[in-house]
Amino acid sequence: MSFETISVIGLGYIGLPTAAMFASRKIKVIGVDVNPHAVDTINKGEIHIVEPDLDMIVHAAVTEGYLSATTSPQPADAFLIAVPTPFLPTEKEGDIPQPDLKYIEAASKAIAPVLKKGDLVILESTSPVGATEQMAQWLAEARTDLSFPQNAGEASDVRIAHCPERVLPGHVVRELVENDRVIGGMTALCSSKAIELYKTFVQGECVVTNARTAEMAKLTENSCRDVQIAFANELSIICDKLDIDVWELISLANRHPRINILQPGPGVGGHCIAVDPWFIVSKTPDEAQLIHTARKVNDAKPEWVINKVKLAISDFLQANPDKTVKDVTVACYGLAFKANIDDLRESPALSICIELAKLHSGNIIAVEPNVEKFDSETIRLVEFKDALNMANIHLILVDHKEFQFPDMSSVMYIDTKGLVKK
Ligand code: SAJ
Repeated sequence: MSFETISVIGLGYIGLPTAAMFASRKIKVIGVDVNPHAVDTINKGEIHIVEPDLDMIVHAAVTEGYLSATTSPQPADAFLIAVPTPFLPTEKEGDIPQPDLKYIEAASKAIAPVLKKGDLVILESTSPVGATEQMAQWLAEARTDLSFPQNAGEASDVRIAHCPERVLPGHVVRELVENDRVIGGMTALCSSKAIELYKTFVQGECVVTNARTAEMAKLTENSCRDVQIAFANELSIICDKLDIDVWELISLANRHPRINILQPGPGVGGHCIAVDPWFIVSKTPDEAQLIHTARKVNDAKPEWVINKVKLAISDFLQANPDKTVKDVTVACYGLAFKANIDDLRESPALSICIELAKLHSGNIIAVEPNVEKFDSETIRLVEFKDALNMANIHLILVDHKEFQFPDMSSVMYIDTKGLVKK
């Protein structure tokens, strides 16, 4: 095997598990991150993120000496870049968000000084089409003494590929090993080197294409899911108007052998599905009509939920004329961006809860079994059973496994996840 040392740049939800996987195969791995807290935590054999089973793997890898972390890049035979690719803030509402490649640029410039002939550089971050070529350009500009595939083709000193990660948060350890991998080398040799690297732990098939198609494949997967969730979210709004139970409707429709509708919710969160479609829309705004509309449908869902709560509050006050709005307690069940994880970033549930706390002068309480501490002056974290007793209006936002609702027929509730049995 031609890789004695592997370096992973960016030790977040993808980079750290990937680094740990290589290290678990007894390869020396140097993890690099700009966050000194993450680096210190990993070097103690601990983890700074929540992902099932990852703690054990990292602990073993660090203790056995195969994984170490640092803030400055060191020489290695292969570099995997797994940094965030957010989008730039938009100037006004309705603007199409543009991708922000600053972390890829910074990572490229950071590894450039330690690159040597024969190295492999893989971009794993989900990226707009053309980002791998851009990364190759940044590397070439920083290292005029080395040749790169865009100029030297198969004879290049440094090999470059895009191999997008496709793992599902909460199942990362299993999916890293089992999922098929798209390998988009800038040349055929780049691809075969990348396959050799991933085959150290990937049991799924490594399927070869070019870098641009690999970039688009990842964006396509997440855009496809976004469009399908938008369909479910639109159905939920239609059904609400027509007084039809959308959960029953979907389960009936899904009995058709060729129909598989996804589940509605309070909106689409996370760092991928709500972001990646914009990478297609920003590149091809005139062509990406459906993908753009799906984004708008999903982004509008939290506001629809908030309006449902406002209506419920006024219904409650009408039914209880002795009460004022300050007497109304609203319980939000779930703050994470999806079920059974602790990740609150880009969470529609959290943004709904925060917005309600701004709008509502009564109490807002929240239940989030995956989070121990939550700093907010206006939202109080409480236990599930206490929320059931305390609240006048129950807003179900996430389908965490802990949320087993009793008979709710005599209370006011808004169920965005279909958890309440009728
Ligand atoms: N959601 C729904 N209804 C559904 C499914 C999901 O409302 O039926 C919501 C979730 O609650 C969440 C959001 O969509 O807010 C995204 O959740 P998710 O489970 O669909 O996806 P992520 O963001 O956790 O991970 C996705 C995965 N992509 C696909 O399934 C196509 C994962 O495989 C990718 O690796 C990941 O994005 C990524 O990093 O790009």
